Amino acid sequence: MKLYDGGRAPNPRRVRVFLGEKGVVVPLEQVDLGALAQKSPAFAAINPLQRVPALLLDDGTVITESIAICRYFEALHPDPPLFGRGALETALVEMWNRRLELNLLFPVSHVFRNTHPAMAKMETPQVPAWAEANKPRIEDFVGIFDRELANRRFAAGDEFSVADITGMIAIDFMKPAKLAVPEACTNVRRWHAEVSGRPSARA
Ligand SMILES: N[C@@H](CCC(=O)N[C@@H](CS)C(=O)NCC(=O)O)C(=O)O
Repeated sequence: MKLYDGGRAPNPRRVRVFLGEKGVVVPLEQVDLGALAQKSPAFAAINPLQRVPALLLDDGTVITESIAICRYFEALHPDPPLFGRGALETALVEMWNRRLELNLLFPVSHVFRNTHPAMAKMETPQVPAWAEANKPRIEDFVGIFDRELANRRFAAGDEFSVADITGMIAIDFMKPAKLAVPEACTNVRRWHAEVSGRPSARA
C-alpha cells in the first residue's frame, strides 16, 4: 500500500490528519505539485484526474477522493469512529463534512487557485472574477458556522469527526488564499484553536 501525497496541499493533508487520528501509518510518496508531477504520464496512469491524494493498494486498486480514502481506513480501523456512530450521528457527520467541503473548502480553494500566481499552471484559465464571487459566500458560511458552534464543541456534535478535519483544513487554507475569519466569529476561532491544537493537525 502507498499513499500518493502532496505536501502542503489541503486534500492530501485531510487524509494525513485522518490517519494521524487513527494512529495508522501508511508509506507516503510525494507528488511534487509545484513541478506538475501530477500531470506526468506515470502519475496520470495512477489517477487520470491528475490529482492527489491517491491510495494504491497492494492488488493495484487505486482509490482517489480524500473522503473515499478516509472511509476505506474507517472500515479497516473503526476506532476511534470519525464518521459518527449510529444513524443520526453518521448523518450529521456526513451533513457537516459536506457543508464544510461545499461551502468552505471548495470556495476557499477557488479563491486561492484563481488568484495565486503559483497556481497559474494548474488553474487554466485563472478567473479572478470567480475568486471574487466566492469571497462573500465564504464570509456568509463562516457566519452561519459560527452561530452553529455556539451550541456545541465540534462541527457535527460533541464528538470530534472527519467534518472537523475538513473544516480545520479549510480555515488553515484561508491564509494562503489571503482570507481571514472575522474577529467577531469567536466560536469558529475557539473551535479552530482546539481542533488545530490536536497532535494529528501537525500532519
Ligand atoms: N476531490 C478531490 C480533490 C483533489 C485535489 O484537488 N487535489 C489537489 C491538491 S489539494 C491537486 O491534486 N491539485 C493538482 C492540480 O490541480 O493540478 C479530493 O477530495 O481528494
